[in-house]
Amino acid sequence: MATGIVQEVIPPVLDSTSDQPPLFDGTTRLYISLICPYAQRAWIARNYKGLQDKIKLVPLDLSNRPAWYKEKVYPPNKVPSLEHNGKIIGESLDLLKYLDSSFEGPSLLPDDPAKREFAEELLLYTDTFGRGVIVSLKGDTDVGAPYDHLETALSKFDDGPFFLGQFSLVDIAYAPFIERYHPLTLDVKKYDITAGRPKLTAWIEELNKIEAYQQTKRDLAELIAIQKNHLGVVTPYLPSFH
Ligand SMILES: N[C@@H](CCC(=O)N[C@@H](CS)C(=O)NCC(=O)O)C(=O)O
Repeated sequence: MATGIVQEVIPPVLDSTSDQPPLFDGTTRLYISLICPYAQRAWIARNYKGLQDKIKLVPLDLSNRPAWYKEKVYPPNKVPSLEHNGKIIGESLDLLKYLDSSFEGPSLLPDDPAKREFAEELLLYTDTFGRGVIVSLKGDTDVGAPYDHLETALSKFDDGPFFLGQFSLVDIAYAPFIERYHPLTLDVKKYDITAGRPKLTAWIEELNKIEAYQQTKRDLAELIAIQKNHLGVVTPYLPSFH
């Protein structure tokens, strides 16, 4: 029996020389960069909901961006953005909710109001978390503190290994960042974020079993090189935390 994962064939990456795909022709398009963690959030959600045939990926080369993207598609000129029903929607966390409520497929949020409230809290924390990690990597603040926060959060519900027990959009919001920060922190600070954090260790293990996420993982060495390169500066691939 075949058990291997069939990798989706990713369409060619579009750059400044590429023609613009027809806008608002009824096709739903997710504009991404293959190495952007924010875009990866929307990409995982699209996969998890089984929307591969309904939502077409449009990967862009951010370092040689097509002018039409800013001019005609999405003036903020960032990825991800989604072309759907005659409009363009951006901001990865908003997109997670939009994808969940506007399309079929497994729900990305449980019904339990207590879990939904906690989801909002954790989504709000994503920026603080990222800023804490970057500041600690660049300086002398406690490297472990942001991960202690996650370890505590992961202890709140015991009906599964994920933030809300079962897999949800909260896990998707954190996954691309932990994927990068785990090896980066090991490399830069010789600090293993999983040591002494059994919940976070189990979370990473279980996350890595989710095919929708596996499909979006790129070459880790490349991602780490990008991050190390840009640790000191504002970059398209790292949030501009100082
Ligand atoms: N807050 C945005 C951030 C998106 C973002 O910064 N994406 C980066 C790539 S990882 C980007 O498009 N940067 C291009 C630019 O800032 O010009 C979101 O969550 O979607």
